[in-house]
Parts: sequence; structure tokens; C-alpha cells
Amino acid sequence: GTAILLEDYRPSDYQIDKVDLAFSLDAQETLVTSILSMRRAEGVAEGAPLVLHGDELELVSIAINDTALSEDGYELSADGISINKLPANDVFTLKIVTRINPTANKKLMGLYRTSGNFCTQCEAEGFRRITYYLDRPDILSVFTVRIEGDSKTVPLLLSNGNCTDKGALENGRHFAVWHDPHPKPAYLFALFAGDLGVLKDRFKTRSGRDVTLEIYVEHGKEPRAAYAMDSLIRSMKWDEEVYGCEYDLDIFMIVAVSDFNMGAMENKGLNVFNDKYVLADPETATDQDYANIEAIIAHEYFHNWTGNRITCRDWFQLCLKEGLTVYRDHSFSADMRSAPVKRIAEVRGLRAHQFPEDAGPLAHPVRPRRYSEINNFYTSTVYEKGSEVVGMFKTIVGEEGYKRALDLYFERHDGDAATIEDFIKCFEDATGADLKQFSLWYDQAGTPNLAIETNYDEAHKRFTVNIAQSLKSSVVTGDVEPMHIPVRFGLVGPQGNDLAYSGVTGADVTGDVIHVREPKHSIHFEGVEQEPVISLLRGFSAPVTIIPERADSELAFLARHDNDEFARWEALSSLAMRQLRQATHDVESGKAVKSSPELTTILYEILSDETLEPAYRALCLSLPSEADIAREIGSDINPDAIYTARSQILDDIAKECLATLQATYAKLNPAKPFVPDATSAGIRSLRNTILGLIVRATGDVELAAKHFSNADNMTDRADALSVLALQAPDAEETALALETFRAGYADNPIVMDKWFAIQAMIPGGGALERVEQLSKSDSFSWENPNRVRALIGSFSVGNPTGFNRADGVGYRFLCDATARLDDINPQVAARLITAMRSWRNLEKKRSDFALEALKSLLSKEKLSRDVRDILERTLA
Ligand code: HT7
Ligand code: ZN
Repeated sequence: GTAILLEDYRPSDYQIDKVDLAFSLDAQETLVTSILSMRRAEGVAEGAPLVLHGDELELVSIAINDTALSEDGYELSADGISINKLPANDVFTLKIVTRINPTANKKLMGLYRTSGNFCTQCEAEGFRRITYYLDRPDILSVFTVRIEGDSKTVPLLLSNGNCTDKGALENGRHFAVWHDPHPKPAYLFALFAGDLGVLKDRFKTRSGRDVTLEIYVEHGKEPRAAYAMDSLIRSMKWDEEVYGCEYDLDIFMIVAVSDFNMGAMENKGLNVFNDKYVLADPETATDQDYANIEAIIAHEYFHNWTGNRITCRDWFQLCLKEGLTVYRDHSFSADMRSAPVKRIAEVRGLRAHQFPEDAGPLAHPVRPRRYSEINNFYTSTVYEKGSEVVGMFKTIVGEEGYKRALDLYFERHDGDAATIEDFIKCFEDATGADLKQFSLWYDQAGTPNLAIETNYDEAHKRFTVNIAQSLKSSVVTGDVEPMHIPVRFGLVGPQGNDLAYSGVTGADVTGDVIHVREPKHSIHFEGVEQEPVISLLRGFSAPVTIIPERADSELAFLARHDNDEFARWEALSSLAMRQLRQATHDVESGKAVKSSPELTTILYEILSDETLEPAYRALCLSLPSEADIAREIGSDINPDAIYTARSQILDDIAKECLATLQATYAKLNPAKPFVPDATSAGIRSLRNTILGLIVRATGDVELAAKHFSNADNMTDRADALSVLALQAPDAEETALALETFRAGYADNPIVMDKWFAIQAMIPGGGALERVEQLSKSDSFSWENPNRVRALIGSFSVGNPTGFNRADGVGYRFLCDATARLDDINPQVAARLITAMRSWRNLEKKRSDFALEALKSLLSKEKLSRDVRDILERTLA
């Protein structure tokens, strides 16, 4: 295909100062009239051709300065229109009328229908599916939008900014006019027209602006938007207090829709949300759902400054808005909840999604230099690793430096379409730091590794740490340069306290951060009175690996004594991981699996330690997942062996700790009635994790069934159902619970997604048939991305044994599903098939089957650019 290259970026020859859009809405034949105030950029030759983007548009008419263009004045192609006859003046008006069919739009990009309503999604390149335009983020324009539609079926007519006019028309139609005073790129345009209910509130900004807040949801569901509203108000306040960012319009609206390609979209003043990230009540939403709503509401709101006021020059700079905004929403959630628990969850997510991406064929730098389909670059590397890079900036320049740098960024670039270089320059100018080497984090793909050796010289009271960095990257060709890696550390003494030292040589050490910059450092700490164990990467200060793992004795010590909660969890996980790998090896070679008494003892101590947060105890008791273990093993993976090994270790631990598990289970009492706060959520999480372990040890299916039927909230209900399904898939109790759940929620698609997901993740060979059966259920639809992700996504990503069945049918199924979906929604299809990116790491038989299935999909006649791009890279 044709690749777009960063180095080819060129400013546009033309600017659009002002856009007047008029929509005459109709289900099949919507007319869009666009009047563009065009301006030829300085230095551009008179008559330079004007090329506008367009995708699946029907051109009705085109005129310049009110004169219709004759057919030889322009040229239409599959991706747009090229206008060759232009006036001599450097300013002129272009009037374009297009006809589009929202009902036929199943890609959910551009203007489409959802539950009978009209809705848009324009990021990244959806606006060109509405009208011909310079659809690139560096074209900022002031939008005025007139929407006309049927008064009965679409009483609500919304767009960005403020409503400046509205009224009735003939033929039962009406109209509204919206004006957004803030110049914006087309990807931030939004329109919603339909019939919804609204939850309203107000917010007074710190400079005294009164902001109307409106959340639109299906009629009757307004009370379920209360948590989203509360999250919004907390986000607005937090952004003022922590970043000094105030909202800048008189109204902020959120619309919840049930057909949406991603989580939500930050359109100026009119965020559009996947309704699963808006609607919540105790009966239907889990604690995780509440946490997601809080995070995503905050994320989209924070984009108002990091994304909208300051946007991206081009899509290579996507991490400029996404990495920074993810970092901001993480900090917000950490402030609202438990910071260490939040950090542990982030790192688990990073390792589960970003590390494998960075280690496989789809690896790319945080700022890519080429793409053929931009939709495929909304990745966890751009988002999550991008956020880690922002976090490292802060670690390097300190809290104060970070604040000065961000203040400067907002001041200097407000109203700009900026680049990563601009962002880095703000840190350099505000702090004086030299960040040239650090900026490699944006350019070099792959996860760096640190190899560590330590030595204590008792006689000289000297502690030596040797650190060697390396980067093995599958996509970096040419030289790999050493990175600047900030390593937060402590020298933990025998009593668990951090030891002091009198001096240090061999690396820059500022405060508790070692700045690793060279391929190798030999760092000497002088005046260390006792032999320490070094705690490294506290708070996960850099997204790197440490291989080989530290000695078991050191990990066990840190798991008990490190004063950094994250580092304690990390040490425990590493200890468990080593065992799980060994156990997998033992299973493969037919040996008996044993869990180490040390690991069990530490877990027992954590389980019984009531001074620790329940959420933290739950995380520790969960142990690394099958996918975590597979990633650590890295090659020749046999998912069945991993499953068996992990189950046996968990069985052992559960049996050893049974009495305490039972006592703790009985003692834990989450608040009644239900409150969704982090503390209560933590208690539920611990209690439900314990339930799983007890059922493991005792086979007491009754207990899980009781937990299920006694549940007064969705967290307990779904967790109990999951325990039943995973541990007793064939039990009568499980069948009964599944049916009770289905009957109770058949009319609630977001809840039914949990029912699909839980069943899709039941391990073993029967999973595929189960998933095929479920895909025929009335509640399932290939046209709805949430359904597809819940059933097919959960199966391919969350069911290692079921999906990786040794006969390869799982791979064929996913490739067929992708082909089928590709005809409907290429963006979601492309996302689906990324589940096979690590196929090369599987043992030979499986990887052969996977290759065959992928090749056969690639040979399909009519593949979208989205799926083709992923396949070509996956197979390269
Ligand atoms: N910025 C938003 C990205 C997004 C998106 C991208 C492509 C296709 C559909 C989409 N929906 C939302 C989401 C965000 O990061 O805030
Ligand atoms: Zn975002």
C-alpha cells in the first residue's frame, strides 16, 4: 500500500478561516452544504491546485464565489477532489453540496445512525465522509453549524459550541444553529440529532464562568448518568487545581450512544461516549465499570486543553495529545483512589498490552514515522507508553519543573497544532534540562532491558551496582542508541528502612533517581553501613524489563520489606512468575508441580495483614495471568501447559491458606447499601478473589452459587458467575446462574456483554463451539462493536487455552470472523485480528496453523486497508 511518512509533512497551501455547515437530515439522503472561507497561504503560487479529502461522498454541486464550477474545473477520485480552476484572489468562497447515506454507514465513521439517532465520529479521518474538506489536524477553522431535521423523531439537534438560534420550520421540521468560537480541526467536529433524555447540572469555574453540564442518555436512564456527572464535576475541579486549566465555553455536553468504535471522543464541547462508559448503577455496573467511567470522563474532559486548545500538527504527533492526556487521567484516578493500587493496575495493563506490542511485529515508536492506515495507530504504545514517557519527564525534571514546563506549554502553544519537538522544548526551556537523549523514547521502538549485578564490600562499606541497558527491537533497523532511563531506587537495609550513603560515583544520582544514560554503569555508593538489597524501578519509574530476574531471596525480602508499595507487589509478582515458569516447564516435561513454601508464606502474610489495603491484598493474591506467563516465556509457548501449571500452583496455595481464606471471607463486609468508592470496591475485590480461591480448594460450588444469588450489586454477581463458569463450567449451578443472569438482563445489552465475555473465557477445548453458538444468539450482533469485543475479543484475548486450541480451529475462526466483520466495520475488524500478533511465539504446531489462517485471510479478495495493513505487518 501507500505509506504516509512523517518526513513528507508539508504545511497546507490553503487555509480555511471559517466553515458554515448546513445539514438537512434524512435517514438515507442527508444533504450537507458546506461554505468554506478559503485563503491561499502566503508564498503559495496563484492557481495552485486545491486538493480536498473525500470518502464515499456523492457530490451534488460545487461553486467558487457563487459561480458553479464546470466539470473541467475539478477532478474527482476515490479519496477526494482536486480543484484546478481557482480565482486569482488569495481569498475566495467555496460552496460544496454533498449527499450522504447515514443508514448505510456501518463503519461508524462520519455521520451514521445509532438506535435511530444521528451521530458523528470524525477522528481521525471521518470528516471527509461528510463533506470535501482539508481533513488534517493542522487546519483550524471556526465552525457554524445549522442542523435541520424532523421535529418528532429528532427533537434534539446538537453540535459544538453554543446554540445561537433555533426554531420551527414547515413540514414538521425544525432547526438549530450552533457556533463554536474556538478554531478547531475537523476531527473535533460533532453532530448529534435524535431523541434522548438529559441529566443536567452546573459548574462554576474558578474565574466565575457558569457552565451548564448536560449528559444525554436514553429516556428513562437519566439516573444512571449520575456517576458520570459526578466524575465530570470532579474532573473539572481537578484540572483547575492541578493544571490550572479552566473550561472555556458556557456549555459542556456528553452524548451516550450504543454503537461506537472506541471508548469516547473529545469533540469540542460535545463529547460522544460509548454508553458503557456513561451508564452505571449498582444493579448493572461493576466496580471496574465505575472506575472506567471516572477515568474516561476525565480523559475526554482533559482533552479540552491537551488535544483541543493545543492540538496535533499531524497524526504522527498523536501521542502529543494521547500520551499526555492518559498521563493526566491516570494522575486524576490516583488522586481519587489509592495511588499504589492504581499504579499496579496501570503496570499490569502496560505489560499485558504494550509490552507484547513492542516485542512483536506491530511494534512502532511512540511517535511513528510511517503509517498506511492511521486508525491502526490508536495503540497502547501511543497511549500507554506515551503516558509513561510523560511520567518519566516528570521524574527527570521533578514536580516543580514539570509544572513550569506544562504552564509554558499551555501559554506558548494555546491555539496551535503542535509537535512533540514543541513539547520537549517547553521542558528544556522551563527547566534548563538537556532532553536530547531522553527524546529517543519517542523514536526507538521496543522495551529496553536492564541487567543488574550488585556487590557489597563490607570492609569499605561500599555498595556497587552494575547496570547494563540493551534494546532488542524487532523494528528498529540500523543503530540502536542508549536511552536515558530514570531508575527510582532505594537501598533497603536489613530492618526494611532505606539506608543512607555518603557519596556516589558512576552515574548521575539525583534524590532517589539513578539516571542511566550509558550502555553500562558501575555505580558505587560509599558509606553504606549495612549490606542492602537494592530496590529498583520504584513506582515503575521507566517502562523497561529487568532480566535476568533478581535472586529469589532478594525478591522475597523486597516483597516483605520495601517501603514502596508498588515495589513490594512487583517483587512478589517476580517471585511468583519465576515459580510459574518453572511449573510450566515441569508440566511440559511430565514432572510434578510444587509451589514453594516461601511464596505461599508471603501470600499468607499479605492475606492476613489487615493493615494493608484490601485492594492491594486482592492484587497480590491474583498472581500473574496465563498471558503474563506466556509473555515471560516468550517462545515455543504451549498455553495448555501454562494453564495446568498455574492452576496447580493456585490450588496448592488455596489449600494451604484455606482456613484463613475462609475466616477472611466471613469477616469482610462491604458497606450496605452499595457505594462505588475505592475502599468498598477494594473490599469486594478481596472478598471475590478469596471466593475464587476457596472454591478452588474445596470445590464448593454451592458457595459461589450462594454468593451469586445473595449479591446486591453487579460486581459480586458477575464475579460469582465468573468463578462458577471458570471453575465449574459443567455444574448445574453454573447453568442455572447463567440462565438467571440472561433472563434478568436480556434487555440490557451492556450487561449482556458481561454474560458473553464470561462464557467466552471458559478455558478448554469446548470454548470455540460455545462462542460459535453464542454468536447466533439474538442478543449478539456483528454490527455492534461492543458485542463483537465482548464475545470474539474476550475469546481471542482472554481465553488462551480455548483460542489456542492445538488443532488450530481457533485461529481459523478468528480469521473468518475478521473477514466477515471487515465488510461491515474495517476499523474494528483490524483491531480484532491484532489478537494474533504474537503468533510466532507459539510452539511449532500452533504457529503453523496460525500462519496458515493469517495467510488465507490475506489472500481474500476484498480486504480493507485497515485489515490488510495489520496482516501485512503481522506476517512481515
Ligand atoms: N481521541 C479519541 C480517539 C477515538 C477514535 C479514533 C478513531 C476512531 C474512532 C475513535 N473514537 C475515539 C479517543 C480518545 O483517546 O480520547
Ligand atoms: Zn484520548
